[in-house]
Amino acid sequence: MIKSREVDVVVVGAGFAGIYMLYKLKKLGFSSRVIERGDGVGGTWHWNRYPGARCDIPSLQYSYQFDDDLQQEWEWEEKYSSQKQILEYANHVVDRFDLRNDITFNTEVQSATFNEEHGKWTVKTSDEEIVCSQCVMATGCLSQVNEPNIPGIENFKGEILHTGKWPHSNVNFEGKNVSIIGTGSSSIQSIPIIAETAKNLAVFQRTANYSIPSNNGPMDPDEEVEIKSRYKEFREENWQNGFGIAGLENELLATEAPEEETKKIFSEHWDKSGLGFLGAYADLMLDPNANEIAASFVRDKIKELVDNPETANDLCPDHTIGCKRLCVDTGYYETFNKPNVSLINIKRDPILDITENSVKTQTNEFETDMLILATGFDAMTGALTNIDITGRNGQKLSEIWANGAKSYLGLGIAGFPNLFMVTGPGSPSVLSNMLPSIEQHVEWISDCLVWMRENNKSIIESTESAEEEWMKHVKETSELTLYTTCNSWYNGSNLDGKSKTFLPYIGVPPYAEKCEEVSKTNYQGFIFDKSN
Ligand code: N01
Repeated sequence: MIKSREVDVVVVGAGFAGIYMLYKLKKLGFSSRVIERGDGVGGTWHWNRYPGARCDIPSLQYSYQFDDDLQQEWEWEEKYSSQKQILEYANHVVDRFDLRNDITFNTEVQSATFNEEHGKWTVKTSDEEIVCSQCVMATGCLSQVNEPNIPGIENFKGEILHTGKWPHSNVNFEGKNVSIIGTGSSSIQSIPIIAETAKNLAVFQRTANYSIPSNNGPMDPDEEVEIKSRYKEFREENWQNGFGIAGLENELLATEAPEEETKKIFSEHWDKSGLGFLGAYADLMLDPNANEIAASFVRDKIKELVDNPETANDLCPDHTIGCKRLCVDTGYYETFNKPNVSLINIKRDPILDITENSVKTQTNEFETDMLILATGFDAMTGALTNIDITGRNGQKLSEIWANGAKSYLGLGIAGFPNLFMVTGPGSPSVLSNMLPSIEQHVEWISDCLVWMRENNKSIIESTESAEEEWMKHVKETSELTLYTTCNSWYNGSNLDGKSKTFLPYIGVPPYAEKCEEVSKTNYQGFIFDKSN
């Protein structure tokens, strides 16, 4: 029998966004329920358990700052944390603040429908209907996996795994012929580890990717003490950087530096910075000539690291460096020197068919016991459009967004009252440090709910004009950069049939300022208690 209940707020998702949202709602006295499809908390870090899964933002930055005791007491083991420790951290936070009992696990939200007469949402799962005043979609930017329809895949008799929903049990590669499709961050992190024990590893590459060594290692105790001694200031300084991440700011221009100088600076970054490589110069994502200096530095490195010149050439990307998310690895390129690893450039030698035990390309056949899809996500919108969300006048979100997602500030959507997104499309989200961005959104939403309670407002929605203007600004800002110059999941072009719209907003400081200005002006761009 379908149960029913009523709460103030339903939160969808128990990743870092849902966890903090729940914490705030409880503290502020709103009744709430979190619905989570997984059997545990952690979102991305719950699902992405593939070998080598690790964060590319330094641990002392990729963590909550809302509770000083928490940030002082938690000890990160490594400079860049493993999926395992990040998941332990998420669980620690949930138990520390007694949040687990407010989360319903193993439950997928099927639909959310706004009832205009009562001004409430009805959120349906397989066994429950929850009526609520507000819905917060904390569904994550990279949570709806892309499972491409490769000819013959249904005939494959071996194991098929997706990096984005990796089994919770131990996966053994020993003695197996493994084929992996895709060469994005997930694949680049997992390939060196899979290659250690697999009998053979065939890597099917559609687009070569730039990757920088993470230079990961144990947490430096002196650095930890130093940062913890001024954690608040450290966080504030980082928030002033364009991406909200330390080390990604520089005023020097690559195009104005002598060649020897750029080589030296890029070498230093190669040896220590990981993702911060793109922070070596200020013009790398603005000027194609500057970008090419960085790109050719990385291509030279690839040719140095990979013994077989044909493999090295195939591994060299030719697109703008950084316009697809820069990858960070541990021994990726070097892995192609192993005798059990082969690279198949499927632009030159396309996959024709998957049989019950092999992957067949135009010129070759690769015996396969285990097929790994490292094919990424329906990013930024997929988790939302896969829920049947209906707003005013029966409008479906999936239809409204069919020609590109629109939102006001990545927080609200016109025609969908009392529905908030955490790090939605149109906010810096994936082009920022996600944890502080999540905190900023959750705090903005919480402040808004308190303001509504204090001012006897029951319905909030963004206006169409505010949304139009904001999305125009998101587009114009992105076009000032080189981020729009290639196919990537940032602009939906990784998926056939998805509208090509660049969705993250570039620039944490102006974005945070805009959000503050909106709340200070009694929520300019939003309207309250609109009559039906
Ligand atoms: O996914 P991706 P991901 N046939 O979309 C290929 C974050 N993350 O899971 O480039 C053949 O990057 C596709 O090819 P192409 C991070 O933000 C972070 O690896 O579209 N190939 C591409 O090579 C990251 O960017 C970390 O031509 C197909 C690959 O599959 C994001 O998650 C670690 C195909 C997909 O790469 C997504 O990363 C992991 C097809 N039909 C992830 N369809 C950190 O380090 C797709 N591809 C923190």
